[in-house]
Amino acid sequence: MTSPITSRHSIVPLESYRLAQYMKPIACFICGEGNTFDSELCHLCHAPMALAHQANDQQVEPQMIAVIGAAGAGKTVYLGMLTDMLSSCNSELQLLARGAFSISLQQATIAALARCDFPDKTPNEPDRWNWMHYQAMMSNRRHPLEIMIPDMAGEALLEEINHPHSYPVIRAFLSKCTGALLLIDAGRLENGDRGHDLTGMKILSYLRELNEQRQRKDQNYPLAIVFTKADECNTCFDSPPAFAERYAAGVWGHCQQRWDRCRFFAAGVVGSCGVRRDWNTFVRVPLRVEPRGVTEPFLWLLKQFEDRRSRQRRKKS
Ligand SMILES: Nc1nc2c(ncn2[C@@H]2O[C@H](COP(=O)(O)OP(=O)(O)OP(=O)(O)O)[C@@H](O)[C@H]2O)c(=O)[nH]1
Ligand SMILES: [Mg+2]
Ligand SMILES: [Zn+2]
Repeated sequence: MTSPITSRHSIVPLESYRLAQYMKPIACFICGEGNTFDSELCHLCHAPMALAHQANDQQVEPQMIAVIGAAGAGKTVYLGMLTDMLSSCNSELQLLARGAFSISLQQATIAALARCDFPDKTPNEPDRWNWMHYQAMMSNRRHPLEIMIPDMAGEALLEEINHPHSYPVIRAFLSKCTGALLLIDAGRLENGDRGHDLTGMKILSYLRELNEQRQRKDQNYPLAIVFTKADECNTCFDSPPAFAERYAAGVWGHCQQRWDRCRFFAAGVVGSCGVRRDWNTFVRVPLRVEPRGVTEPFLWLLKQFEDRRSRQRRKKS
């Protein structure tokens, strides 16, 4: 009801009906916390509330894909290139962004690569992360898939693993995700840096722990292990599983024993890198963009979702 307040000089409408909208909380899609209808970010986990509004409008449950890895593994560059390749080409799969915010990461990555630079490191604050919500249209399927992917900071992920509950959004997202891409720096592995294998194992153990707490039956969702920066390695593209067995024995063993649906991939976004001197520091810069193996892990993951959907449909009928 709009009841006007009259003053000596003017009439100001008192739109008290607007307050009623605040009575009904909107649940955050990621953590389930109640928020007011006009919140932009969830007050608890900082995920965009647009995800909840969009998901409420859709009939299909979105697939939540976790792209995880240590800081500097190449998540932002990989995701930016992947979404750019799949939104512009019109082949097997096309991604259509839901909401302008979904395009920010792609835009920042492509702009940086175009000026021979890499995008900035992802900040640790969740309210500054890019979230992507896409509709995936596959040429041989009638029903599109809804997909949500956040670009999380590697440092924040490890902080959450070392100190559980320090980043509620990471925990909430990984507890709900339906597929994951674990990115590991292949160049460092080949140079004998075992730290990346150990970090990979740590992340996988954390995922496993969260999976065991799930009530749903599909605890063992598909997992793609992607060796990034494979352009810097001699052997990675030849056989990613053989590379894993030789240079990432811990991750390899963990996947063999504990993950039913797991596959190894190699990817590289740039053809070669150079070094630029910025004052007293040396910064790596891409000399040319030459994506290789970028779409394969993602297409494999979507195929796993499709197969699961077909199995569920068959069971129902
Ligand atoms: N050679 C090569 N280097 C790459 C590639 N992708 C990323 N890099 C290098 O790796 C660095 C880190 O990449 P990011 O994508 O920012 O890494 P990230 O995993 O998002 O790191 P955080 O945001 O800290 O979690 C870049 O600045 C580049 O120097 C690639 O495909 N090839
Ligand atoms: Mg990043
Ligand atoms: Zn939330």
